[in-house]
Amino acid sequence: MYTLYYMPGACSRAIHALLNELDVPVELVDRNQTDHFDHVNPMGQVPVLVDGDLVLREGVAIILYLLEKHNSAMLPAQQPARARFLQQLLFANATMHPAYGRLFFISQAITNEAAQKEAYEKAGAMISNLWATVEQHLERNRFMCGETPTVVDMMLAVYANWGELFPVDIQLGPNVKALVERVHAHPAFARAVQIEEAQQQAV
Ligand SMILES: N[C@@H](CCC(=O)N[C@@H](CS)C(=O)NCC(=O)O)C(=O)O
Repeated sequence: MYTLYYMPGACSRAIHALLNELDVPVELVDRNQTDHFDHVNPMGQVPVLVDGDLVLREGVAIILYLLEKHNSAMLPAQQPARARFLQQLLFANATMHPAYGRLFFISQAITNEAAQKEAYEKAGAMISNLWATVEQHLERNRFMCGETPTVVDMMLAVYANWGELFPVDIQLGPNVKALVERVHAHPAFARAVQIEEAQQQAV
């Protein structure tokens, strides 16, 4: 049984959905309800996956660990499909996620109203540009890595929700919106949302 430290709606949701997709049991622990989470991750961030003695943080490390351990076809064995999958995985985790991270930073660190507005506008424009490249990719592909959903699509669907948390205009094209809808309808992802929401209601 794995343990996943998560926060509702955070990037940990994609790992939760992946665990559902792999059909493995997981105990979910809400970081916000955890005393001394800094003992689990001194950086205070989710996701953290616990597998026996192994305490693993950093989303990509966790994803690759799970895909390899469960011999998942999501991680292609052959090149160049493997390199392409890793490129999309890193695009999501290391390019799109930090772009949204700027919005969280702006909301916490910039107090001057005019400066905050300008920073939101610039950060929003950068995020919209990233989604434009996704939009273009999806003109030729149903999902980010081909015809079936992978954890990359799940990550992007989680990030796409974050724009609503801020006074920022982020442009999502029709293909991106359709992808987000498809991911929300995908059983493993829908279950992750449902379980996280049920846990929050129980708090
Ligand atoms: N590089 C880390 C980033 C994780 C991250 O930014 N997690 C956010 C949630 S999406 C978090 O825990 N934020 C809470 C905080 O920083 O206090 C990863 O990929 O796992």
